[in-house]
Amino acid sequence: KWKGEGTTQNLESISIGRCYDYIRVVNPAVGEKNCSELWEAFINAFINKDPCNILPQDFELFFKLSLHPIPADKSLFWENNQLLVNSFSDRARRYMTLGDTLFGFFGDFLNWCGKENSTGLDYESCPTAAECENNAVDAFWRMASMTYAQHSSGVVHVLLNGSAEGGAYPVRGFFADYEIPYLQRDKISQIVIWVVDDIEGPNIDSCGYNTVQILEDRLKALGYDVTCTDNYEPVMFLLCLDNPDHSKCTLSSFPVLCSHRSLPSG
Ligand code: NMN
Repeated sequence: KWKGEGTTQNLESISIGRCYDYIRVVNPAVGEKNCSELWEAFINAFINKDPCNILPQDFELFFKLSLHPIPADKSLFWENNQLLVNSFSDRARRYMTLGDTLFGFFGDFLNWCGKENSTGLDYESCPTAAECENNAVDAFWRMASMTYAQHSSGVVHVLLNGSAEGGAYPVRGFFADYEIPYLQRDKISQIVIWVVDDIEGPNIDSCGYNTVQILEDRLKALGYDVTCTDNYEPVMFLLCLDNPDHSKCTLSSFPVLCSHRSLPSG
């Protein structure tokens, strides 16, 4: 019926299992959460409803129940580099992306939708964003992004892909539309932008150019202290793990490492 993929098989087991994994193993600091209650709040947002008429507010109870503090200075926003960001954040050990919060972890990489006049899930197909904007998956991630942005504090980070077609900062997207407007100015001391190109990719965007300039100007106009760094070395190290022989990955490409060679020995 719809053009998109259907609900992920075993969704209930996966989500409830992820919830326990998160509160028991990944991040026990969030304290006790009722994972079956979370599941109920989650599906009640969209079952037995028109799958094209689900709004972010329908997930309000789910987000209220799953909310936990996001440590200051640990927020990491991103566009066009989900897998890189996942390894960089290291499941909340280094940074806490939306996917590393309990609510993001619960739904990450899964798909879901209901059916009108039925309490079942639709495993055959789900509406794509093109078919209808107000589908259950997009409504969930809109609320997730707004909640995550509202609870971010201190130094917040953004990792963008300088090789992305159409620019590192999509001027329409989750970050632009559902995160930036919900950041709390008085809780945020600085916004750090990192623009990292793919190892083999073109250098389309950089700090001070094209869409990155648009982003810097937008954030400054909102009153934020903004810094921007191209090809931030710690992220380059990660990319170089998979491309050790590339010229961008030789020791001499990393001035920080090379500077030690000029120190007097002994
Ligand atoms: O999915 P895109 O449009 O690239 O959005 C990325 C941004 O929006 C990130 O800043 C992230 O916080 C948020 N987001 C994350 C997920 C996810 O973790 N699966 C999904 C949708 C939006």
